[in-house]
Amino acid sequence: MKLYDYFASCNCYKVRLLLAQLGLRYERVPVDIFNGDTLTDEFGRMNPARTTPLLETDDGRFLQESNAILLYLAHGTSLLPDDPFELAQVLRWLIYEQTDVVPMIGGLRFRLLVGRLAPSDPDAIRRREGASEVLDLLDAHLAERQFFVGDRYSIADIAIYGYTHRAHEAGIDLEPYPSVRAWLSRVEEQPGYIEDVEPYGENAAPGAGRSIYD
Ligand SMILES: N[C@@H](CCC(=O)N[C@@H](CS)C(=O)NCC(=O)O)C(=O)O
Repeated sequence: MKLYDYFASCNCYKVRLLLAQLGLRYERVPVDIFNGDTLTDEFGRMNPARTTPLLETDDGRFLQESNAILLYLAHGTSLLPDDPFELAQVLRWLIYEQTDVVPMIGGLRFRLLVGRLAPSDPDAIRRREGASEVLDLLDAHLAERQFFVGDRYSIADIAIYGYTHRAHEAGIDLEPYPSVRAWLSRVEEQPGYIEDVEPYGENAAPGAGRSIYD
């Protein structure tokens, strides 16, 4: 299978982390999202939303959306519970990650790192306040358990770990969130753990490249 991905994106890293932990072989196809690589007709046919990550299966099917890819790859493994209630809890956290963790922590990280927002901009303040609410919620949940669902490491942990472990790059101090910090360490102790997120390229700065953000 092939993974079309952008090296600095934690949405892409979540998939690389799962692939490493499952020991699955794949071909990595680098996509420079700020060089217009997702704006081509060819990419649009594979993913009309023009986003990475994108998985191509061995039989030529395309799967878009990072958390859908996690769900597909984890099927039948210990990283996805069989029990219907626990499975639904995993889905709950995959949804929450996209609706709250990504815009508040991931979106703030990206915009601050590449100079699309200054820390004092109203949108940065809004996202920072949102990130505090997210981290309060995560910390309260983790205060009573080792992992997000069923006290077992699952793709819910991988999804939320993706951007949360880089919160410092969004100017967020994790000191007030001891349960989150302890959980980050537990994730990092899991077999097959990797961390290979790279810095954004210079073309990620506003006006420096071509992407769906420009
Ligand atoms: N909900 C999507 C979000 C994906 C997304 O926004 N990907 C960004 C990188 S984190 C991207 O590829 N943007 C394409 C572009 O800027 O051209 C997912 O989880 O896969």
